[in-house]
Amino acid sequence: MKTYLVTGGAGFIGSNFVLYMLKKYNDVKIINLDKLTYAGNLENLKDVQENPNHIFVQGDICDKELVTGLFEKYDIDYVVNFAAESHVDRSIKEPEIFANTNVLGTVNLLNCAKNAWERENGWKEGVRYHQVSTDEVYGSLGETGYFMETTPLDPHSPYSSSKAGADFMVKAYFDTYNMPVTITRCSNNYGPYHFPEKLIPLLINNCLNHKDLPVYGDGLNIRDWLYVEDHCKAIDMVVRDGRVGEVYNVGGHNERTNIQIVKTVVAYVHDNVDASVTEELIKYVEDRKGHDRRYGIAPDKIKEELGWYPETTFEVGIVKTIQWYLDNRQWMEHVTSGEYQNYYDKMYN
Ligand code: NAD
Ligand code: TDX
Repeated sequence: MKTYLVTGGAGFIGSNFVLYMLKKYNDVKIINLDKLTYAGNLENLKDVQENPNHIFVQGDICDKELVTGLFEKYDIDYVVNFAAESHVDRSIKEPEIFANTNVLGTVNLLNCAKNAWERENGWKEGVRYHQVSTDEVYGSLGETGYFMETTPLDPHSPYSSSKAGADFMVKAYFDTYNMPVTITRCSNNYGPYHFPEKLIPLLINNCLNHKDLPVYGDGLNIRDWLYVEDHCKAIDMVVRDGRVGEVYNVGGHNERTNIQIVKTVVAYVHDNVDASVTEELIKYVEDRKGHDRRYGIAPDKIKEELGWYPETTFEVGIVKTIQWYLDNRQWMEHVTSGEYQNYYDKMYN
């Protein structure tokens, strides 16, 4: 039995990871620590509510006493840190909370893990701290080339800068204390349970509600899209078999301009759900400040070392995703009530 401390496991990728792991393995126990901010939702975890191998703890990764207590109570083998403030637009408005959770929270987790795992002449057998990072730490690409693990970090937004800060702290714990750590840097995820402030679920939600589809700037910024389950598979592989101290980029060679994404979603909803949804809903709005132009990942290292590859093409993944939102309209209604709706109205109306 391996025990994981998964943080942020009620958010988009974290909840997909918890569901993926508990479906795949019978000998895995997950302690799921999540603060339940606006982005965390226990509804995402309803399928594992009764599973004795899933223990949910509401709390903050910055809370030293709480995290220390978890290490004392459970014999934790792996930490997988998903917990973060994750939305670039919010980071432009409120950078402080990004520094607190993303940088200081990571340091607290590293420190508590170090206190629990360090031995007189090394480290407890088989332990690992894994940091879930992002390709945004590399900055922005021109028309050609890809982010490699060796690409120098050049983050621009408060969000990506806070994630880069966290990555440097993880690296420091390896370089200084020889702590067994790994980092994955992933491109844009999409799939079930994605909070509808992010582009793809926002488009689906707005199409279904006949609302404008806001496109920042000229709509030609490029993102490299990865189906969330492929990301979960990569993290599982890296935590178990990745080389200690290493970074692995995770991406699917699925680059699309934002306007291509918008048109794909509109066309699917038009053809399959509601013929009155058309490209007339598209509304070009003011560009994001410091908007990175292009992200693109070369996942050669994780392919060669661990045999990972993305199983879901964008064409298949986007249909699965839209269909999931159609089948789970209640989930969308729940998460778009309250605080998020006020935030959205303030941004666009
Ligand atoms: P999300 O915003 O959907 O979920 C974040 C979760 O963390 C929420 O459940 C929230 O309640 C929790 N959380 C926030 N602050 C916390 C705190 N102080 N203590 C405990 N829990 C806290 O984010 P996501 O999209 O699932 O991203 C997960 C991780 O993956 C993040 O670290 C993000 O930087 C990284 N990442 C995301 C993407 C993407 O496309 N979504 C791509 C690459 C990397
Ligand atoms: O309404 C919108 N209109 C629009 O044109 C929104 C919300 C976004 N956009 C653009 C901005 C980006 O170019 O779409 C692209 C994708 O935007 P987001 O969904 O906000 O994602 P991004 O900023 O690329 O960051 C995401 O991927 C990397 C995640 O939110 C990060 O947590 C992750 O690290």
